[in-house]
Amino acid sequence: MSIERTLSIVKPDAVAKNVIGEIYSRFEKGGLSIVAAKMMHLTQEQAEGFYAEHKERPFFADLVAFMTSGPVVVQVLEGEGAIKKNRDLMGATNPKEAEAGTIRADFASSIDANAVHGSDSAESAEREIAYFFNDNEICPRG
Ligand code: RTP
Ligand code: MG
Repeated sequence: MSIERTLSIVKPDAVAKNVIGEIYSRFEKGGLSIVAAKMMHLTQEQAEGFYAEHKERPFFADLVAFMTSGPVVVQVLEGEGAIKKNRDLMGATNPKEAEAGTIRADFASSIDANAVHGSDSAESAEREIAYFFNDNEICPRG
């Protein structure tokens, strides 16, 4: 396994529940380092562009409405096998199916309000990181 970067979002439900720190702690205890971070309130256009791969799906409008419903925290996570490691820490998309001890099992309320996003492949990670961050906003660990 090699050192990878992945794009993570703490979604509006988790920001509203005041669990940003607890979620960051899961990343750090799981062996991932936060190498870039920003809080922002996504516009409709930003959310639609970010989730463009889902634009034909029946849940697209609800997804965009939810992701623009309040502030999010967007971060780049770095570490050994970071893409899969982050997905493992997150748990299944539907919190009812998420394994005990995962972020979604512990903090998500529904399939829409599911606490976190994480890139699902190397290609997605590259696109998603560039969607939110310039190279000079990323501070790799030496
Ligand atoms: P994410 O992209 O947010 O990390 O989540 P994911 O990979 O686990 O799930 P994905 O298939 O990429 O779907 C993106 C988000 O859309 C919502 N969704 N709703 N109602 C539904 O059937 C449904 N399916 C997906 C979820 O909020 C999911 O996180
Ligand atoms: Mg996804």
